Amino acid sequence: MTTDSQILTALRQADDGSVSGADLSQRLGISRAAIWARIDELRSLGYEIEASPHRGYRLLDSPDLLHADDLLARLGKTRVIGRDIRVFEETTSTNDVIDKLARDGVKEGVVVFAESQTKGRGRLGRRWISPARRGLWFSVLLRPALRPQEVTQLIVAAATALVRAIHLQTGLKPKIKWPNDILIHGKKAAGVLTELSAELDQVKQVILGIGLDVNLTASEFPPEVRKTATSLSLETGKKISRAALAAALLHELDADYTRIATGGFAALADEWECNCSTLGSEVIIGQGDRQMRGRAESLDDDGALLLRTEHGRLERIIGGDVTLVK
Ligand code: BT5
Repeated sequence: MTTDSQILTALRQADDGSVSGADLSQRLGISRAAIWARIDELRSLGYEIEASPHRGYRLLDSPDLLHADDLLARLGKTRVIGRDIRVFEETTSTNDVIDKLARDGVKEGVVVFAESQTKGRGRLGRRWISPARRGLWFSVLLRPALRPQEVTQLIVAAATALVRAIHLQTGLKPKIKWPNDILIHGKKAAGVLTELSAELDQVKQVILGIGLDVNLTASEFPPEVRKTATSLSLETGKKISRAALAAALLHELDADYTRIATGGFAALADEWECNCSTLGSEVIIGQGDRQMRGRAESLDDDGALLLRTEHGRLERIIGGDVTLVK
């Protein structure tokens, strides 16, 4: 943990809210002057830290920005996801940054956030709107021991982690729309993009990209998505702490990734099914030029959707766009 992470952790964990300079200096093994210099730096980033001669330092407020050390401090120790966190002010797409890091041999679990993306993308090259400081736009590097056809498990894991983290932080009850959308009151608030490289029967790496609309106002969505998209602040009427939400989300993702790695996917699939608005519905699945109509029945062991077609056959679907038939 960096010095800033340790200072923020100590301030947040302090029993009566404050920690003395002497205490911090002893715990971190650096001088009181060095502590003061770090506090000053944190203040310049917008952290409101009170310093009183009697009580010491007290964290009054944190700014609405993503700061890697702060995210590490909030998250604490994880097994894989979030062991390394990097934040960029602006990128093309966080998936591209991860791809570059992966080629440099960075360990799995690294997370890259961007305050804004100039070329955020969805599936099939669609655009993903990512305005500055309004959402969580991030990607994770994974090297799971999965076969290519099992990668859908990761999308299932991302969706359940999103549902839990959003519920914990806001009280909202999001619904999952297969395969990769998170809806609130029927509107899309998050999407998941997985980019895979694999050998014939073994995945080499997966870049898991997540876009979550946190504090966007209605006018910040361009007209083409204004009717279909929403943000957590629009749904709650409150501004949401992106840093707290980011830490909660990484914590849940790490937990779900661990469940997959330890043979616990079936439980995850059950949780997914409970939170899914697609199952049990009449749907049309579009896959390029092809369309299939039927009833979405369940998920199989690899996370694929089982569709009972209008002709009575059971089809296994691993990707596509779902439209609910009214
Ligand atoms: C997705 O694609 O939903 C996956 C989105 C993944 C975005 C993350 S952000 C971090 C990482 N880096 C990236 O470059 N991407 C990932 P898809 O199912 O194809 O949905 C795309 C469609 O959603 C668009 O065609 C729009 O209709 C709509 N859309 C675009 N931006 C949106 C937003 N911010 N909120 C809600 N809907 C949006």
